Amino acid sequence: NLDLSNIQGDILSGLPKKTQYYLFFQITDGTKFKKDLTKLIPLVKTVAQVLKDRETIKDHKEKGHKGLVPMVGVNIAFSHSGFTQLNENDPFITGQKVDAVTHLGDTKNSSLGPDWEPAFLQDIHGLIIISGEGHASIDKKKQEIEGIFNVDTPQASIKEVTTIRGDVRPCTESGHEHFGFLDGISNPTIIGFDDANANPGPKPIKPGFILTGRDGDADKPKRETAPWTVDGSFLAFRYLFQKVPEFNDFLKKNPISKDGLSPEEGSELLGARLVGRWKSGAPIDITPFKDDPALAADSKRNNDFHFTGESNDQTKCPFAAHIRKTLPRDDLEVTRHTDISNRRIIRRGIQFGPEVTKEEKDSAKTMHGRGLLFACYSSSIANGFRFIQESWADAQSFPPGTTTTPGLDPLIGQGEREMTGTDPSNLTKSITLPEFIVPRGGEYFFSPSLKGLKETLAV
Ligand code: N7H
Repeated sequence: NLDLSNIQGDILSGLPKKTQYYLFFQITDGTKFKKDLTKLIPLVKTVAQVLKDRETIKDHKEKGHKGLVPMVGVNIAFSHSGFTQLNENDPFITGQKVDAVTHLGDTKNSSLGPDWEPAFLQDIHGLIIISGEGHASIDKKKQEIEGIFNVDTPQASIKEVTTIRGDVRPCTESGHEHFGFLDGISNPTIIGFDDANANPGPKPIKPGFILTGRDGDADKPKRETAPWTVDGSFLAFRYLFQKVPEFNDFLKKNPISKDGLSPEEGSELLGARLVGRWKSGAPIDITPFKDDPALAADSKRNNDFHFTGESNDQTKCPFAAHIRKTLPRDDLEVTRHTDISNRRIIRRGIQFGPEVTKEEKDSAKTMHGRGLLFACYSSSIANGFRFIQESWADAQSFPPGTTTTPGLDPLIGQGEREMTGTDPSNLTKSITLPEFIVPRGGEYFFSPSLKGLKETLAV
């Protein structure tokens, strides 16, 4: 019995998107902002509305109509310093700038902070996500929003710090991130919201691991003392640049040699073993040495694996493969009898930047910035996103109890970048990994309920 019209749409259902603006802002006049916010609230799309949108899209396709349904969705979230501006006791830990070097492993810049884009070294008070089917739609909505807050006029209540546009990749790469792997296959199944039979896999979780103040949220009693914080979710945003030509060059130069595999296939296999899935999305725990696009496309099977029976074996999937590091499934739940519901995150996010050019491909050097606007939701940053990055991805000995040290997550791991298990015929061999993903910014936000927005944050 979740109140779907009280929850912002991106959290449980994901705003429908082909393109999105992530508009980061500072509040320049708190009193006026609270008034202006009342005019933004009618634009904020809830989970209930997104579900309707999805029905419309489905109907449109079923009727054989061509083209995309015009559709825009807005969500808003506030950072720790944003709540300070609004004089509101916020439900926060700290801002990400503090965490980046101490917890997330980001490189330190000489002047104390992380080595980030200048925009993210400024104070960011909030984030408005504008999501739509095309650039014209989101441009128009952005202008409308700038009008509401009188941006760039003497009456302005906010100042834009930076706006980044994300775009789903074109044609057959749609849904694939820039390295080429299908993304968005595995997200937690929420009890009382998702159909557990739709995408079988890791055990369903209580809504409170994602939504604040609901069953499962460790801080439920605290939220109940400030009811406006119920039905929200924490949003961890990371501005992650991907070195795609360098990644491809690494795969090309280090093919896995195995009977019957061509060098190209050996390179494909190495990529699959770094991620834990083939580019198609098929999990290597089920199909370790050969891609299986039919399996990848079958939502009844593509997430139904557990790394079972191989808690001390990485023949099928390296311990450090990105999806095993970030969701170790039975490595913890069965082998270590540890419930990991509190580590689950719902991943949203979108790609940014252009496709790789011929010049970049030929030189194996990135010349244009591209990557992932990573965004994930959960009821705790410390238990969710931060824990996964710090205690799993960046920890050489995670998962525990293995005979061979797993090493780092080859994609997002920060530190001594080595891992074992890439070569199925020599599983203890360690390889050194160049840096493929560079964090250049980020912030933590809280995405409040509609009630919280209407009754507490706006006036
Ligand atoms: Fe990852 N990638 O393309 O390789 N991720 N990730 N991620 N990630 C996943 O199963 C990727 C990042 C998680 O439930 C897939 O849906 C890239 C961060 C989690 O089995 C692919 C970047 C964090 C999962 C990628 C990036 C995570 C997951 C497989 C950065 C958290 C689900 C698709 C540029 C700290 C695991 C799928 C599960 C899956 C990629 C970042 C976490 C292909 C390119 C920062 C929890």
